[in-house]
Amino acid sequence: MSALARTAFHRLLLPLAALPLAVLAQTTAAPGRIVITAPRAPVPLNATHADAGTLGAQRAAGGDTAGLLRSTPGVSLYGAGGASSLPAIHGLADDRLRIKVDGMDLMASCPNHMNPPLSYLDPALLGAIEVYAGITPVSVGGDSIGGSIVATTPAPQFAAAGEPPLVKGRLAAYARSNNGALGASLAASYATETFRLGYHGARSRAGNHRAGGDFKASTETGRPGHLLPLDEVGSSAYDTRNHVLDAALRSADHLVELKLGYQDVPEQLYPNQRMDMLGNTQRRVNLRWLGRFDWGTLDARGYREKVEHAMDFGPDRRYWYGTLSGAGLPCAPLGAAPNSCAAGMPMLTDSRTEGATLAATLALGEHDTLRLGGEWQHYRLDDFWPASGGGMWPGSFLNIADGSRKRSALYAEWEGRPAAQWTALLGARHERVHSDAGPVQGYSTAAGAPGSQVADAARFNAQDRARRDGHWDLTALLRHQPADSLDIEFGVARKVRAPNLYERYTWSTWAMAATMNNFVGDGNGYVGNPDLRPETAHTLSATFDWHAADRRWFLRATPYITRVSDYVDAERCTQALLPGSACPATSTVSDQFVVLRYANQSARLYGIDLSGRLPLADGAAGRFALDAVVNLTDGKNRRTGDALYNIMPLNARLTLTHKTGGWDSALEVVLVAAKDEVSGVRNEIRTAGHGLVNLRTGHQWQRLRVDIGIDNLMDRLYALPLGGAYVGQGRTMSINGLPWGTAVPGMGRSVHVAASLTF
Ligand SMILES: [Cu+2]
Repeated sequence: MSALARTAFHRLLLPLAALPLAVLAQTTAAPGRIVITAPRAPVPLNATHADAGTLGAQRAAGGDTAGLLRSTPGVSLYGAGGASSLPAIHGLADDRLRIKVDGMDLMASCPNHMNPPLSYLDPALLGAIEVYAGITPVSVGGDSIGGSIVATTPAPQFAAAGEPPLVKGRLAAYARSNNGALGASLAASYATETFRLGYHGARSRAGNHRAGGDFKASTETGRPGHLLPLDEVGSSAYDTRNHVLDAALRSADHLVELKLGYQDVPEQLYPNQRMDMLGNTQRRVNLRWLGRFDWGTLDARGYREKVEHAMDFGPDRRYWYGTLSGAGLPCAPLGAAPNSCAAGMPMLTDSRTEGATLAATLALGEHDTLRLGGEWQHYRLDDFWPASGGGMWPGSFLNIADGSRKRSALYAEWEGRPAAQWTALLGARHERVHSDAGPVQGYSTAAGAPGSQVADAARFNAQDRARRDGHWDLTALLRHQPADSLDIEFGVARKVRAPNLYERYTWSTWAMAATMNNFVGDGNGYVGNPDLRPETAHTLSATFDWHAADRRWFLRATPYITRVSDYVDAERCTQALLPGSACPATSTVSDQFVVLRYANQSARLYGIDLSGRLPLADGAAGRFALDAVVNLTDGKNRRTGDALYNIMPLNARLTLTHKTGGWDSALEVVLVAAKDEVSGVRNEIRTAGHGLVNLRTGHQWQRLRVDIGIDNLMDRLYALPLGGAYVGQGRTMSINGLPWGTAVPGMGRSVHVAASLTF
């Protein structure tokens, strides 16, 4: 165990040892139950649901909640920080998806989207997660063109009538060998028949991970007196702390829930961004009322979120070596090249979100349900970079000032059975999005300030920046069950998303500033475009599901095609596009990082998700089965013919599972094809195909669960196909101060152990 791991181990586990033993000694009352439950959301065939029971082994050893979706059909993951990957569904990621945390539509408040919604839930805090891959019913999400992800902390449980108070808890910890990751979590709750109070907290911490095989980092860097070992992936460490306090009251027909969330991230480093998160604090309040009436249920929610986000250079960027000296010398004082310390460049982002939702579910007769709802949200954003050195002074650089995005939506959705063996769902949603941003300025307003700050700010400030968009979303699903062993579902949807504030209102063409505005991790610089129109997607999808009555075996296929008009892609920034900017006269380079501007184009995505299970044997030696998931996605820009950025190549996950007694084991093979279709405009890096083998086993006793596993058993060196460009160490502030062309490597061999105790 490394020194870091040891320190973390003590800091994490010692406070837990001080837990009141009285809590542990309580005898468990009868199992809790929820008297009033939220009405069932519509569930398309290709939606997947995972809860505490099914997440068991997967969530045992890591701090990345989005990472739990890695084996979900249709889902791929953009690499980012170690605890904040960005899910993509059918090739559409980030703000193109609707991601809800406890009913709140949260947004990343960072020019690199370092704090996406799922990063506010440690895997240990997750109660359930649902993925709507493909057609999303209008009641599940708007202002998005792809699928939806609905993540929730555990639903409140109360003591049964006439039973003594219910005291429950869970204590869990894990360790991972490769990056010295350590995590611990605690959940404790007390509930009577009508009242409940609970706390749920988790900490996850890891050092940089090591690649498999012989990864050679592009530049020698290191902390003082310590060069990064050649197989270490710079800027991949993290340390996250999440807390949720909840209180709930119920009567026979009403439930009131209050959830207070607090997150503190002292450090999350980014191998594919030029900055590191050196502080993220989120405070959230979420109040919900659920009422049951003769006619149906009413679900009302009000929430508030405040985020303070800070970036600067982490240790692997702060200390860099100007020459490949090979000597482990500490960096010289500031500015003393060639062995120098980067000066630092603070970047701060503050946001406030207020929102309210109201949803009514009306039971119309035996089979028909009508859902009516309204949503309102106001998001405010300030993104500013205080003065530092090296031309970045004397004032603050206002990247987005007084940014505002207001949404309001109304929807209606009917679900019913038009005939025996047929189920239908029809929905319409109207949404308005108003966005705006105030005037800006660069670090300096003096003539001749670097990077055309003065001219760019003047051009931006002269424009009318308020934008009003109105969207219509329409969804239809039709399911037929011609036989007990076959379900078929057809779906069609029109979905619209308004551009986010960073896409519309970042304004500087200075390469240094533009590279800081990048939420895809490709190492390039991005400039916003206030004239972007909303993206409109039309999707056609079907799901065929053949299965045994008890789903002992199944084969499911979901082909889909989506056409997106006004797809927000990017074009090279040049003088022809933005005269008087800092962009070059022409830009045709194919082997460097470049500056791009967001532009409406059009796109087409198609593909198929396949998943299935085949039972192999069931006898004295236990039950053996083979699970398989295969994903194929293709994405093209229809205007330029270019491939879309970050489309996961053909991939398969084959898992041989074995269950006997309390044992649950798996041998998993992950196969990923080479990524040859790349986005030319972004100089996207090609990645080679790879195969990985993972092994895991776990045992569940009555209250104790222990999991152990080895990932990347063969210690293969492989590039993450959606991990972006490796810019994790060295001089990242200069756009091409680092060599172009290295993809971020995945983790080498790693052993993990996890244990959890419920009481
Ligand atoms: Cu950030």
